[in-house]
Amino acid sequence: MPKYRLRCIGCGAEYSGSARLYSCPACGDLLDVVYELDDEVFKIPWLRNFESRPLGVWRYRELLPVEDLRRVVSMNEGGTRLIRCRNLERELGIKEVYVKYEGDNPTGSFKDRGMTVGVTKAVEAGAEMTICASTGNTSSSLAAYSARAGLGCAVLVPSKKIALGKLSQALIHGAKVLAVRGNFDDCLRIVRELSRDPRFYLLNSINPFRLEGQKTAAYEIYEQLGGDIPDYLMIPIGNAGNIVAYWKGFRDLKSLGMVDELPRLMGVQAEGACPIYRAFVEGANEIKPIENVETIATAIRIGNPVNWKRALRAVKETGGLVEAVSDEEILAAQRILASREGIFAEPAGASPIALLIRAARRGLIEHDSRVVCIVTGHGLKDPDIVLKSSGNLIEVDAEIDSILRALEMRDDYAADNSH
Ligand code: AN7
Repeated sequence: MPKYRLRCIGCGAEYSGSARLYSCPACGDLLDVVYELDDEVFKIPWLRNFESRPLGVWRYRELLPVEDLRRVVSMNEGGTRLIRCRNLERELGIKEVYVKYEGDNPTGSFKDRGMTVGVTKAVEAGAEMTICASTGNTSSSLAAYSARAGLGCAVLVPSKKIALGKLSQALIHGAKVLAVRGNFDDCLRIVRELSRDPRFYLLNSINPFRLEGQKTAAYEIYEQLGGDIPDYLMIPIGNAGNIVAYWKGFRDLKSLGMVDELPRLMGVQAEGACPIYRAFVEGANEIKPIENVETIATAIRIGNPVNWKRALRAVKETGGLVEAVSDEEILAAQRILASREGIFAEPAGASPIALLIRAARRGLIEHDSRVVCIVTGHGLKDPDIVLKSSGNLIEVDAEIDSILRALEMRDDYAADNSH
């Protein structure tokens, strides 16, 4: 199994891979997992031997920080579809558009990629109870993986601000769901404090192991594109862990000599919760947390994203950007993706499509580009938003006539029948 250690992203101090740390004891900054790579890495089938291991997180086990594969807590996460979107290509005048559909994961979001690794590490650490703050999907995923591992689980969510599907998942998997009168940032502050108590194992994205699982999506895209990378990667930013995970995954491909370049990372936030966007456009070196966040994309309703530093680096170093889109643009993008391509995304998951539409219209990307949009969560996570934003149902009598009238097709039908 791979040898790895923890390295601080701020001061560079290094710690043993088996240390149970969520931040650097020396300076307080976040930790990254670094490997001593050897020839084991080239046992990963990559493109040479596609069939021997299924596409998914554990295909890349030589690049994951796990000691004993027999203890892995898994539901075959990853291996999600990369879907070509020819209708969007035609409408937007962009040569290649793909959706990486993370709604295909076991609990319906990309979080499962991180939780299979993170909960495995919780088991290794002998934890009693897992804990997280969440805008929804992290809680669904942690609840499911903790149930499978036989661990207790407590999730803190902002009261009344989490989507129905996510809440029902956390409840049915048996987590203690605590609805905090406050926002996500309050919840995260509290669980960070609680995690000093060794009974709690913290699984927010400050846990360095979660992002290790999430980086595998970058490897999958490379394989699904036949050993190539996109020009642009459009991705939502909430707490900013996932964009960092993709950055890491693509950098690995480069350091293994498999690609020469990295995709430009194009982050998207909601206008009502966009501290990283603001820092990006102002050229600031730090973010200013936003107190009163609001957006229909509740998954990314976050004002003080913990991974901001690496997210800004990722965007700048790849020549990408950060944009903020309005709730109207997000809802329009959700509808366009569903009605043109048959793909149902929750609002945060549709935000990269909103960015794609904006980028195509404003000429931010070239016509001959290859773009991959990360649809991070399934549309069924948040059915309420569709019912609120769609037209009413049409109530009809149980007879042909009433139905044809509702369809505004009554006249033609009558004509056909007369022959
Ligand atoms: C669908 O569940 O933060 O930038 O607590 O659910 O890595 O935070 C969810 C985040 C994008 C943002 N899309 O990812 C949580 C949580 C969906 C999400 C994001 C989330 P990060």
